[in-house]
Amino acid sequence: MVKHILPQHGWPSEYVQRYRQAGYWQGETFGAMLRSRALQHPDRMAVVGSGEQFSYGQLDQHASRIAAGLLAQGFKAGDRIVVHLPNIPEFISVIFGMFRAGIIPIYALPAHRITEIEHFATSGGARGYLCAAEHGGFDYCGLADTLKERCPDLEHVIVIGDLAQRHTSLQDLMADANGTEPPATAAAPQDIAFLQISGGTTGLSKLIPRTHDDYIYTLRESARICGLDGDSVLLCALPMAHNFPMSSPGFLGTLYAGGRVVLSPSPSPQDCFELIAREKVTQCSLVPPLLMLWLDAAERSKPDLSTLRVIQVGGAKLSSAVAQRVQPVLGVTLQQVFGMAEGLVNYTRLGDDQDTIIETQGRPISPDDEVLILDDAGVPVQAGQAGHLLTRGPYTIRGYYNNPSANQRSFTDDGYYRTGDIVKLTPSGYLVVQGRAGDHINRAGEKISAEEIENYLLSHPGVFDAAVVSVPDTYLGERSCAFIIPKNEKPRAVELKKWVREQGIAEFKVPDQIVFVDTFSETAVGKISRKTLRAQLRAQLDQTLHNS
Ligand code: AMP
Ligand code: DBH
Repeated sequence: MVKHILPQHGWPSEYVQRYRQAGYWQGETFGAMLRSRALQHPDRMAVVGSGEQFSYGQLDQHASRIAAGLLAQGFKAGDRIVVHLPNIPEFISVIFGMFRAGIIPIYALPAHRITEIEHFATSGGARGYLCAAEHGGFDYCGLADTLKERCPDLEHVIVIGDLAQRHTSLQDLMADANGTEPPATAAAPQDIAFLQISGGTTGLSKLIPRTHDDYIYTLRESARICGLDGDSVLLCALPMAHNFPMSSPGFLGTLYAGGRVVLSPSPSPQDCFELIAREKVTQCSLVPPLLMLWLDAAERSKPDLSTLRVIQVGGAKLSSAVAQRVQPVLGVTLQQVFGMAEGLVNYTRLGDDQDTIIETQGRPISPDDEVLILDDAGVPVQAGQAGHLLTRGPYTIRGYYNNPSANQRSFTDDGYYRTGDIVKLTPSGYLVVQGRAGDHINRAGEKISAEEIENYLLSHPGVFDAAVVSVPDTYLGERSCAFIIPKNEKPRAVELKKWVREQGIAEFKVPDQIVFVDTFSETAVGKISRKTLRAQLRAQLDQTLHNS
């Protein structure tokens, strides 16, 4: 019997039935998951970070108090709150508190600034914003003040560590809880648990609705595929709001397995090597540029990494030359991960042969992940040829949150998600990523929409036209280059970068390079699409780099 059919953003009922029958969706919520671990092993350490540590029992209690405190403030199940936190233990207690109350976090990255946060708050219809007062020298309380002015519907701001007490503090909120526990039914397994942020090809990020059932399925399988158990210690070095360090297998996969999560304030080898030795870390996830830093640092300083077993690497393509160095230099098993916040996650398996581990980006988690590789005309490619990757399955969304026009572009009528990635399939069913069809720049794993940056540049009075493209970069994988046709007098490159930065956006989106040109293309007759233009400019740039 199908008890609950998901709302329109979710799966059609026949799939709901199929995924339940197959045992993928087991009807569990995050609130219940934490409670069950806390009952099994209340005193086991769950989280270490910022000089503090919390057991499973304490985490569970904090989550309940936060849930009750949020309800006492007037939030109700189904409300959204933008969560803007660095790698601190409160990240975990806050989101579990929200899960338990049925309140939906929208995950923002610490690097995001007012423009992105306002967009998340507005497009997600958020009633609240929750941040840490200060981090990395940035004043998030100040951002909160501006946000309140700009978003009248945003009623509550909650700040961790706000000494001036301009806003509600997490302490006050927990004190408000009065020992009341929210009802266990506040969130149902098929409900949206949280909204992730898409990498975004067109304009600002879209919101990705993930349900308790579908996400917990990925945690269960990721923990198994990555070899996590109650003795595992996972170091979270990347910003924990990212889908990768959250769930592949991530801190949530570790908590699922009953292991211990160690939070690093930064991903630098200095900070992380010390934590690995001190906390006896067994697993960690990295993007390729950081892996390269770690490899170089380990060769120089010979740190004690004797407890480390596995490193997951993903977010951007890992070159086989770098992949080759992982086992000899760090003494660990490399596990490649090719995933996306929209769903599909591929892993190389720990027992795979070296060639598969080094040359491929893994195979899907689920036997029911359906993968299509199509040519430009939408026809399946010949076996082994490269093409556009489309996918659907038990944890890949069927639509973005409240975004019919994006859904029209990004999903087929039969529910496949167009990933925008160009891949090949090996005879053994592993994927090899070839590149992107879409116009985003993958800068060290951070995705930047060309269109978004072009729009900021076009708003500058000295810019007639702008096109932003990716350029290969040995360290970052890709960096961004903005081609600019000036209006009259050529603005200075530094001034344009400053202009983009002042739009209140994440620093990683500021163009790395600016090239002034008189015209975009001598060959193009009439109006060409932005996409073609960017492809031409990229090709031109490749040629120049090649010849130099
Ligand atoms: P996002 O949409 O921000 O979740 O980013 C997901 C995208 O990151 C994928 O669609 C790929 O383009 C890219 N990506 C993730 N992992 C890998 C990987 N291992 N190799 C190449 N690209 C990757
Ligand atoms: O880049 C990503 O978004 C990503 C990479 C690896 C991801 O979402 C994931 C694994 O789950």
